[in-house]
This record gives sequence, structure tokens and C-alpha cells, in this order.
Amino acid sequence: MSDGSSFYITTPIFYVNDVPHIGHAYTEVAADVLARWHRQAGDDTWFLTGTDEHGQKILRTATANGMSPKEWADKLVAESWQPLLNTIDISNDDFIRTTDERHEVNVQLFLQRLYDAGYIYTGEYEGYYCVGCEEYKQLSDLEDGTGQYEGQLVCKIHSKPVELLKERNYFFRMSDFTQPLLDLYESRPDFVQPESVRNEIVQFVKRGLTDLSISRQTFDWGIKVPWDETHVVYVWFDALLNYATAAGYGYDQEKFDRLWPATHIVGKDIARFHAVIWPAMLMAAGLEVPKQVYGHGWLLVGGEKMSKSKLTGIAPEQITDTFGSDAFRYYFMRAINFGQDGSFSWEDLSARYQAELANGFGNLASRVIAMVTRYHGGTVPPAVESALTEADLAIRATERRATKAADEAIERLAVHEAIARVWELVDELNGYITLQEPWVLAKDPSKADRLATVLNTAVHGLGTLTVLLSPVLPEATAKLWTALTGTGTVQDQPIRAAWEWTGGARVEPLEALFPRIEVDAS
Ligand code: ME8
Repeated sequence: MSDGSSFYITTPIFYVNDVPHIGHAYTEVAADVLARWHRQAGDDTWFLTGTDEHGQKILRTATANGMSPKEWADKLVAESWQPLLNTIDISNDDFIRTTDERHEVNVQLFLQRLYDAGYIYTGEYEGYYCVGCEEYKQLSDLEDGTGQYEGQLVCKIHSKPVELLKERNYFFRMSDFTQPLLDLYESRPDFVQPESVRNEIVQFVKRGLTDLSISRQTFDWGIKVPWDETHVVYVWFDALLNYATAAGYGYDQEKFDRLWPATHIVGKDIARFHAVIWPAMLMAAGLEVPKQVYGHGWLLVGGEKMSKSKLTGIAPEQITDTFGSDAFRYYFMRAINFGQDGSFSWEDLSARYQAELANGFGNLASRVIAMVTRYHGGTVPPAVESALTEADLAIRATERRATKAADEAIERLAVHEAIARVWELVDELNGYITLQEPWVLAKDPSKADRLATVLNTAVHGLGTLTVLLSPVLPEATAKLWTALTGTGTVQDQPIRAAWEWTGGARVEPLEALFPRIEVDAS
């Protein structure tokens, strides 16, 4: 059995019907920052992402593009979804595709086990199906269409007409798990977070769960039901299992025991699948439920949930080509309170880039390196410990305080708060340099000791910042670590003791970390 000590973190597996936009990239970056933090803390970390390739939505898109669904998925994965990970510097340990053999075979194994245990039966279902959501909808999830869809019922999420389906399918006895799930939410209040999502889920389950249709017979792009090959497995049932099949379920018990259970980072749109259906499936199979399901907020563009189908989609490269991947990562993690919705705007991105990254952190880094070079020939002097002032001690105290506060925020998945706490050190160091005026001290040979202490304090604080910001700004901090002639790589530095970093006695020249961006006003 798992001892729960590993940190196994996942993103949703994304549909390959379309290319990625910044909403997908947002989830990737959040999970990546958490994974990098834990890895750097020395925790046994495993970060999984991947793609969801079965179901009607993919089948229809592929057909419309004159390709088989597998050809289409291969193309999108190779040309768009894998490259996304490079574009925004994602450090995933694994990438699962639901067309992988390790997945397909073990979904069948899981399903057979549920069947043998009596959790699956044949039944009939009639209802409205949204292909965009790949889900049967209640009337409360629908609204009257407008414009080209006038007179039809449309899904509130996709604004596209739903289809009335009547099918004879296999059903999962999900209703059996109404009470066990309520007990779970009650005994583990952190199981679903944030609070707003938790409340919604609890209310939903309190109304009582119905059984879930888990197979389809009208098309064949999916995993075959093992005891009845005329059916394919419902795409969500198939997709949710990726978290288990990627972790060794069914073929590598040791790995599964080590990794499972996972922390799932998802958008709140799909929190219900993860916090209701998925734990019910796991309970039925006698497996542990996830450690946590975190449903983050939506990126809004022009006040609406950003989406390709509503033509508000922005490709991540549109941002990274100009601002770089570090700025992308920083901006979304800092500007939006993780868990809440947040609006994206180019103006806000440019303003934060300039004020916080270029003038705040970047400028601090270049000033410190330049001062050591100019006033001390590039060698970092030791501080005169017997003559430390309150200002010097305050910086040292902030290094420790920021580290602890940030780590504590990461434990709560409050990424924005972790960055804000680290940024207190950026601001304090900038203030310290302004007040200590090393450029004045450098002119007076009798102040050489004081200059040494100030330079040492500034370099030390900057090194601590480099260690702490490495999960968010991997590129900039790697350059800075080289300039500080730090030992090993910055990712090797134990992040929970960031202030204990060690570096060489010299500094090397540093290029501008966040160069000025000429905004094309045309
Ligand atoms: O739902 N703001 O895949 P999907 C924030 N395949 N996040 C957003 C977003 C926005 N505007 N738009 C998308 C699926 N996302 C299933 C998942 S998991 C077993 C199967 C992110 O391609 C967010 O993480 O539609 C959301 O939950 C996910 O993309 C939906 O991706």
C-alpha cells in the first residue's frame, strides 16, 4: 500500500480536437510550479500530463478533416500538444495518451474487475448529450439557443445544440456511492478545494447520484468493452483512468503503490468528474481515492471564459514569442489568485512585465551583479559579522520568513500567495540597496567594511531569491545562478532551506533577464 509520501501531481488530459490555448497552458504551469517546488524540496515527485483522444468529439473533428481519429490525434500531439510543453517550460515526468497500449489494456482490466464485482449492468438511457462536454446534460445545464441555433436547446458551456440520444448501454452503479462520497467530503474537508468548488460538489451529491452510462454503441472510436466488443467505453470513464494507468495500475504494482494517490489539478468545469465519478470508480475497485482534487478558476478574456469555440482563444506562443516563457509563467501565477477566475489582458501583462519582472527582479539582479563587479572586482566579500546593522539582519530574517511562508502557501496550493511572499524579499532588497547607497560607500575607503557587508548581504539575498523563484522562472534563475557562480544547478538547492544556498566567491556578467519590450503600437 501507498504510504502517501510521494507527491504525484496531474493535469487534466486535454482533448486533441483542437490546438492548445492559454487556458490549457495555465493549468500546465500551475501544476508545473507545484511539481518543481516539491522536486526541489527533495520530495519524491512525479508529474503527469497527457492527451484525451477517444470519443465522439475527436472522431467528428478527424472526420471533418478527412483523417482517421488516430492519424488526427498523432498529428495534434506531435505538432501542438507536445510542443506546448517546451513553449512554457513544463517539467513533466510522463505524458500519457489514451491511445497508449498501457492505458487501453488496463482500462479494460479495471472495467472487467468492476463488472465481475457486480457494479455494472445493462440499461437504457434517453437524454440530451453535449458532444463538446462529452456528457449527458440535465435540463438545468441547458438554455435556449440564439442566432443560428434559435429554437434549439444549447449547452450553457459550449453554446452549441445538444443531441437527444436514446441508447442501450452498460451502467455503473454510481448511486451506491452517494453516501460514501458524502462521508468522504465530510471527513476530509480538503479533498475537494477550493471551498467554492467543494460546496458545489457537496450540494450536487446531496441531491443523490444516478447511475452512470459508461458505454456507447453508436460509434467505435474508443476502448472496447472487454466482455462485449460491440460497445466502446464512455470517454470520461476511459479518460479518468489515465491517472492510474500512467502510474502503473495493472502492470507495475510497485510503481502504483509508490505514486498513488495523486493530487489532481483541473479547471472547475471538470471538477465534478474528478471529485464525484472518479472517486466512486476507485471505491468500487477497492482503490484509494485521490489525495486532493483542486478545481482552479477560469481565465476570462473580455469577461467571458476563454475558449476556442467562442473565438476568444489565445495561443500561448502569442505571449511567449514576445515576453518569453518565464514571463508567461510568472504572469498567470501571480496576477490570478489560484482558485478564482481571472481576466487576461495584454495591458496588465505588459504592465506587470515592466514593473515586476524588468524593474523589480531583473533590475535588482543586474544592479547587484554590476556593483560587485564595479566596486569589488567581481569577488563577493564576506560580511563583517561583528558589525551587522538592523537593516542587514532584517534582510536575513526576510530570507527565512519568505521561504517558510512560501512553502506553507505551496502546501495549500496557493501559488499566487507563495510568489507574493517571495516578492517581499525582492522589494526589501531593492529598498535596502537604495538606502545603503553602496555607490556612496564605494567612494570612501574608510567605509570598505560597510561596503563589503552591504554587497555580501545583497548577493546573499539575491541567491536566496534565485533558489525560491526557480520553480516559477526556470530560465532566468538558471542564468542568475551561473552569474552567482552557485554550486551545482539551482534546481539542486533544497528550497525549504533556500537561504542556506552556497555560491562561489565571484560573480560573472549577467545579461538582462527581462529586456525592454518595444510594443508595436501599429
Ligand atoms: O475537459 N481557463 O479536456 P479539455 C482556465 N479531456 N482553464 C482552462 C480554460 C480557461 N478558460 N479552458 C480550458 C477535458 N482550461 C477532458 C479532461 S481529464 C481526465 C479529461 C483548462 O481539453 C482547464 O484545466 O476540454 C480545464 O479543466 C481543461 O483545460 C479542459 O480541457
